[in-house]
Amino acid sequence: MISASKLLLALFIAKQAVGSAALFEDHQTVLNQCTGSAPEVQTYRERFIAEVFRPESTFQTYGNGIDIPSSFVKNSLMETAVTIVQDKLGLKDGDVSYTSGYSSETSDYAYLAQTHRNIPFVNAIANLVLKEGRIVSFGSSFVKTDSIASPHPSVRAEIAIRTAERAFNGVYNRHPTKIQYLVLPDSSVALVYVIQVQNDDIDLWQEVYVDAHTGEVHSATDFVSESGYEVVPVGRQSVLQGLLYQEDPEDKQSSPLGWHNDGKTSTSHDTSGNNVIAFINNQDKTTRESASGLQFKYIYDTTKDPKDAANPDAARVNAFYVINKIHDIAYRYGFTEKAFNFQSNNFGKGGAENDRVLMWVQNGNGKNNANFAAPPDGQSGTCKMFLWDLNKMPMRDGDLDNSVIIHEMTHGISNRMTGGGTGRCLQSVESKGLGEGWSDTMANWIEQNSTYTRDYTVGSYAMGNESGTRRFPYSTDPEINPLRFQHLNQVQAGGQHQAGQIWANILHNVYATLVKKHGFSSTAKTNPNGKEGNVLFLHLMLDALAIQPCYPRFVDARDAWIQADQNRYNGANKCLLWKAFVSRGLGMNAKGTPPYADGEDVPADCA
Ligand SMILES: *[C@@H]1O[C@H](CO)[C@@H](O)[C@H](O)[C@H]1NC(C)=O
Ligand SMILES: *[C@@H]1O[C@H](CO)[C@@H](O)[C@H](O)[C@H]1NC(C)=O
Ligand SMILES: [Ca+2]
Ligand SMILES: [Zn+2]
Repeated sequence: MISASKLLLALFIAKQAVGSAALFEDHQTVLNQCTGSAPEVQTYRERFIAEVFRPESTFQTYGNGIDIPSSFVKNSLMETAVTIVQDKLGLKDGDVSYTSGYSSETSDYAYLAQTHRNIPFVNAIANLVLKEGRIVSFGSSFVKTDSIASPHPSVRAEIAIRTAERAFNGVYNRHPTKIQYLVLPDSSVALVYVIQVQNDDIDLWQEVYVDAHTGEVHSATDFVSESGYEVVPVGRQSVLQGLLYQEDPEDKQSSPLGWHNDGKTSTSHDTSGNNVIAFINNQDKTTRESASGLQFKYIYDTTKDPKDAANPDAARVNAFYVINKIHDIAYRYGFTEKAFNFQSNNFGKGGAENDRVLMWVQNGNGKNNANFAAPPDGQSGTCKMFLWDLNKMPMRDGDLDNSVIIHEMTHGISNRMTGGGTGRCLQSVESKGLGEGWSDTMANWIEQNSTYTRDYTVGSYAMGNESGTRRFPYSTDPEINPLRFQHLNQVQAGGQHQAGQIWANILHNVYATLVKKHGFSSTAKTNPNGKEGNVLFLHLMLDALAIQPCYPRFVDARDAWIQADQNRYNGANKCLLWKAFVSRGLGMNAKGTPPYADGEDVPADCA
């Protein structure tokens, strides 16, 4: 059985570079390339409105598949699928229509709807999967009924829209209304207007079915779907710490329609959505839900090659999950539509859209690295994740190392937020180095989990070595990490990862100082309103990106932090920040251009 709400969602299946930064220098060569809460409004829904009726459905799987007569095989998946479904259900021509479909690595998927007088049904639908010309599964909720309403509406669309708006305390969002049939619990079939209403204040986005003859509201579909993913939860670094099934991990404040719906045409049942599409080789090769209800349960087997068994699926699911999580977290801290983020649909909130992240999992163009290309706002960021064969066999997949994914995604954030969304502003070695630093810092921030700031290594799983991909762990202890500002003098051309490690270690010290002073919030990933040090830190980091100039130097980036604190906290942390910068040589009198020199001074009022 598949739930009707998911059947309904199946109706909407749709398939769908430049500042560039690599992730890691190879170590001996050092990681381098990365080339509100809702007001209490009681809505009509809460009082009266039923969920969409789910007609009884059948679902059958056929193992190796069952043959179809050769005469059924047509030129297109559409025609073939319509012919098969007509035959299976004994329907007349015109009683079934093709909604959508596509071919993946393994199978062809078709989604169809019961139809009367060319009007498709909302909730009487079928899905068919073919593999090598054989039927491998078939599900249907088609109904037999004599009681079908006239296809000619007797209520005007404007009236129906007003009814829908009143019913949900929302506003019609101007998505074109449609006329469809809706099967009701008594098996009669109503003609309905399909109308989307929204209310941002209460996070509402409903598709409402208003009877086109009587004007009554029958039911509605909540576009916010539930979901679950078997992944390395953010907070853990890699698959070595174990997978966990995450239910509904999406943050509705950041992704109002969840992770699988762009609010335009599609609710996906695969690793694609409004913020990212995760695929291998081409965008058709996503991973489908493993069970209806947006459940993505594929277990990564570390004893097998990344390409074997369920591993490619597990990799796509983890990559999809992590990019979405970072989207949602960064959104809370200011990487929004207006701030040039990556989304297909910006929901009218500003910025350029149609630029969700293209997450190319297990990319074969490279090894032992990853990269993220960040073109201007309005064009998709593209992340390529490679396999790693440095110290361990079987090979390791960066897609199971969250620190690598987070590092990459953060290149997207820093490239977009610096200089106004052009993707052009982190190009000098020094500013690229800062970029590497923010990227490691975000991965670090995500994994810190208490008031005790732990030393941090990045990419340990991918690298196959606990020491990870950087020369030293990030640490407040100069014995463990001796890097200071003046070490920029030792960075050679192309050495942005070396420069990045200097900046990331400075920021690690800033972080530790803020957390020591203000404590640690364990809800910082979803609540940006706390007063704790880790919350402050991420606010200041993202604010500073937007403040600093194009091609920032280290001293500019530092000044942007001080200004960010002035802007957001009235300078409450000014002296604390200066002292943290000074601890690694980036005081007021540091010499910010080559030859670089440490500085120990703080402003007079901080001395
Ligand atoms: C924090 O993370 C470390 C490393 O993963 C883990 O050992 C520790 O138990 C975690 N602490 C808390 C409070 O979750
Ligand atoms: C891990 O990397 C460190 C630093 O490069 C090196 O000293 C150590 O030998 C490596 N360990 C293993 C097990 O390869
Ligand atoms: Ca955008
Ligand atoms: Zn990088």
